[in-house]
Amino acid sequence: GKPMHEWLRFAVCFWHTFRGLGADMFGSPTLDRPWDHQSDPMTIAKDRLRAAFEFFTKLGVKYFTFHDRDIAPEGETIEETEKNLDEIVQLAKQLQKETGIKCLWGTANLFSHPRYMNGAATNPDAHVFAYAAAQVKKAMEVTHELGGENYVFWGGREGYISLLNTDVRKELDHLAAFFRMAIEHKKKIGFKGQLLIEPKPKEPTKHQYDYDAQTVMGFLSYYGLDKDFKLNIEPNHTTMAGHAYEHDVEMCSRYGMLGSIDSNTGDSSLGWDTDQFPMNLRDCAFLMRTIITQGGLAPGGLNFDCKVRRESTNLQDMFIAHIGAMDCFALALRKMARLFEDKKYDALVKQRYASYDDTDMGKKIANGKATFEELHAFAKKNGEPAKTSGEQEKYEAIFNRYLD
Ligand code: 3MF
Ligand code: MG
Ligand code: MG
Repeated sequence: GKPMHEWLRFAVCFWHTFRGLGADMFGSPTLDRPWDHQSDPMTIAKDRLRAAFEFFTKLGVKYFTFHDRDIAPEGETIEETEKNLDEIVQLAKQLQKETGIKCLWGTANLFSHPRYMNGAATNPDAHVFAYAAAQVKKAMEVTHELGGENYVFWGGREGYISLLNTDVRKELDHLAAFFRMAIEHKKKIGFKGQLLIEPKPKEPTKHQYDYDAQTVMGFLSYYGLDKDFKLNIEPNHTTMAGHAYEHDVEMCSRYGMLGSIDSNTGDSSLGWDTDQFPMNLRDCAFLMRTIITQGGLAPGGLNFDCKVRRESTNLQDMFIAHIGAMDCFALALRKMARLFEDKKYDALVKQRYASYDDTDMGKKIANGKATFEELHAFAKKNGEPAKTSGEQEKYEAIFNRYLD
């Protein structure tokens, strides 16, 4: 039914694509970017923004995502920082008007500056909490001004290094209070976008509170925030939590909580976030399968939170990387569309649960109407359940045929 571009709401991220210079833990930058050649930080920021919009246009991608600090330099004071941001936002609005490029989401960088070394909203110092709130307030307003369709929270420093100096309950209460204020502020400024939390188990913090999808969903329901937030899942973060690539995407989708995807590929054999462009058909197919099942991602999208490798010194590599990843998703969408059209696979899964859907006792259990006494009597009367066979292999083998 839906045209392809509505299933594949691609976005380019500002931070890797225009701020990434190939540095890593052991190596200094390797990439020379022409938009960084000026000396004045505001001139650089403007050149970079113009280059970014040229890139989005040439690539034909409709959306971009950004952190406040990616697009404008931080000043000496909050006033100066906000003035810088406002100036850049005016230019961004003009470029948006000229090109028709839209903002998928904005966010605040609450992890780079030294003031956040012990957390932002979970910092033991209320002064830091206030500073983080001031920053998010402005970032939400700026996202609203750019017509952002979502706003993301990634708590990179919201966690602990040692339990011996940490009151985890206090910090999580503070985090919930922070989110409540964000909801209030969203209403106050009339921002209609979706609020998203992005889980990640570790890096840079030893243990991050937003560990994985189920941890975040548990936190949101406990604090009564689950109606106001959805999740932005990054599959590379999922593998860091010890899960399969597609685990978190499926987990929150099935609870109506999948809002958007930071689509990259991790390497489950590595313990850290490699942010590689997704070029693996099987991985993309699993994501598309979930996205099709829930009827699409809008207002979220497929944001490429990915970086070209440090040896990608040629600017062309930025194009090749994004185009390769988009092709992979488009191919995955086609393959999975066939899987859904055939209905054979669906019918097989349905058959697996038929005893719940089609028998009196099964329906009673599913409706919460059965008791242990009744089930005890049922089990005694009917004896040993029938054996099942070839379960997992059967489904995997059939699924693989659709990837042909
Ligand atoms: C870190 C991330 C982050 C988030 C970003 C937006 C720097 O591993 O994935 O990117 O995506 O902060 O929420
Ligand atoms: Mg991310
Ligand atoms: Mg990441």
